[in-house]
Amino acid sequence: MAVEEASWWTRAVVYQVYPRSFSDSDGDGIGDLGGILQRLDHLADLGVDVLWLSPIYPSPQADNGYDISDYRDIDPLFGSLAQLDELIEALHARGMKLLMDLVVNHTSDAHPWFLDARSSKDSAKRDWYWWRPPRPGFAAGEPGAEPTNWQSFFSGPVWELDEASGEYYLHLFDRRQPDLNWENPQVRAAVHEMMRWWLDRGVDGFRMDVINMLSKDVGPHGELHDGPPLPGSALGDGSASYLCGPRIHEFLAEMHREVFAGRDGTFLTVGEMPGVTVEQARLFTDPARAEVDMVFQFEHMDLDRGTSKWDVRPLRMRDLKASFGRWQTGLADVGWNSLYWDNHDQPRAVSRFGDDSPEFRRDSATCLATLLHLHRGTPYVYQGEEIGMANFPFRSLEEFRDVESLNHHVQAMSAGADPASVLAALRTMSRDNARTPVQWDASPHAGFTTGTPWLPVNPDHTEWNVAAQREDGASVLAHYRRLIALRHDLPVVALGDFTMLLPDSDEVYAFTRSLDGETLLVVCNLSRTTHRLAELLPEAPAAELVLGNLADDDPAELRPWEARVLRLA
Ligand code: TEU
Repeated sequence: MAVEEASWWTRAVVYQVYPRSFSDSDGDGIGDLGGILQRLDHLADLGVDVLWLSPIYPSPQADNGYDISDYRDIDPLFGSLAQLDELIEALHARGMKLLMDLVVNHTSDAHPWFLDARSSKDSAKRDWYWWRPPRPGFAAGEPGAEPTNWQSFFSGPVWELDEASGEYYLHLFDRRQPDLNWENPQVRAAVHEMMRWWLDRGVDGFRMDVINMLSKDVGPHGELHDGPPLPGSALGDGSASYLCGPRIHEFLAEMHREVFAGRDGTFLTVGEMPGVTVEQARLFTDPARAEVDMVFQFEHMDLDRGTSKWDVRPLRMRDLKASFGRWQTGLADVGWNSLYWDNHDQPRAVSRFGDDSPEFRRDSATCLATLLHLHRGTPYVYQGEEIGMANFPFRSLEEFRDVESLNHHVQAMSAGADPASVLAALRTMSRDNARTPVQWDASPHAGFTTGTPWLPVNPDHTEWNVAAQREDGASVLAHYRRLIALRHDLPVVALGDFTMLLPDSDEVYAFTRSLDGETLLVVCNLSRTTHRLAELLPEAPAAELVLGNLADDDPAELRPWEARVLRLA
């Protein structure tokens, strides 16, 4: 791809804000738009190009806003439309763009569309959702009467019985998140209209929640099919019926046509796609097909999982290289990668993939950052990642708030699991690890709120906070700033070809990036062992250092969690 022809987002870095936990301006303990407006200097100082805002629409907050009850307003918890307009203006004045979260696989069960649909079998909106009678031969409510055996992402069956009509409705996530029926053209038109309304307001694009789940594999008479049984469960895996379903490309191409085609401006669309394959991602992100600009894939997030996300296994370095390498190669000539370690659904990367011991926390956070930001694709920084925020030291069940964690706990207990192991898995994998308030300073609530934070502040904030790192050139924050600047400055970082090196090393991750005669060699030691660099990569010791994460390098040695970006030619 020629440098001049490349899209603006190939050089961009996106920053994700989870508003509830970012910064609270009114003292109610919940972050809000006023808080974001007050912290824009932090984003400008970091140098990011795009702000992606997790949902701030009116919502009962069953899934912290991923259950929307009004697509065209702001929840008073977070502020007002006037403040959103102010945010758009303030970002644009600083040369930054705003991505809204688009959650249209499902609505809240409190959305007027669903209330209408639920009110009667004859409702004009009934078919906007998925309603089905009990399985033949079963009475409504009887165990096994669910229309299919699919297990929900948030534990239990995907079907909830509506007592009044005796029919079930589908929810791939929580029962308070009913799935919209995208087979119905009225649903699609209503979503397109809503998206145009946001673009008219000035937003620059969308991050599209579980967008590869819109199309369900439904037969000509509305048949949905059971999935293969899950081990040790009465439920099955329905994913073959809803991941990248038969009409998904048609729906996304139509959305692009209806919403973006012919519109002036520079937009960005990112499809969040659990379970997407490289082959599918090539189709989704092929510019010639005009569907989405890039996708979030989950392969690297599944490498440390056994039978479920709660069954945690050690990550094997070879698996990580094989996975990242496959995605880099698979989207080298067509399409584009999103790059991330952290987001609001994952435990903190420095605790999960790095080493959050006092000795290695800073070094492993900067090492992981270097590895990711030097890949080809658009990097995403999740709030707090830029200061090395770590998992929370949860002690008891009462400390968790997340619906996924709480549903899992209920389900595991009723299945007779050992309470201590369930708690241990929650502590390691719960999404709440990512959702503790951003640590702005060392004051009692970390400068996040003057009230009581909705989720406790991590006690380590006295040491790990933005204020402590802002002026420190050796901090994690300063390193992120340098990595972001490097992508802006060097076309080879944005667009260079990727080649994986040392695929079999269990501790050293190395690769090259090349463009127009320039080659960077990136070497990252993901371990506590010192390695002889000269033996691993003989050309490395003599190469020019572009960026490193440790001071006073001995060119021949790669120290624990050391990362170096070197120029070979
Ligand atoms: O997440 C989709 C998804 O499948 C996973 O990331 C999931 O949340 C789960 O935690 C994996 O164990 C998106 C949103 O990012 C998430 O916050 C929402 O809860 C979910 O969709 C439903 O809207």
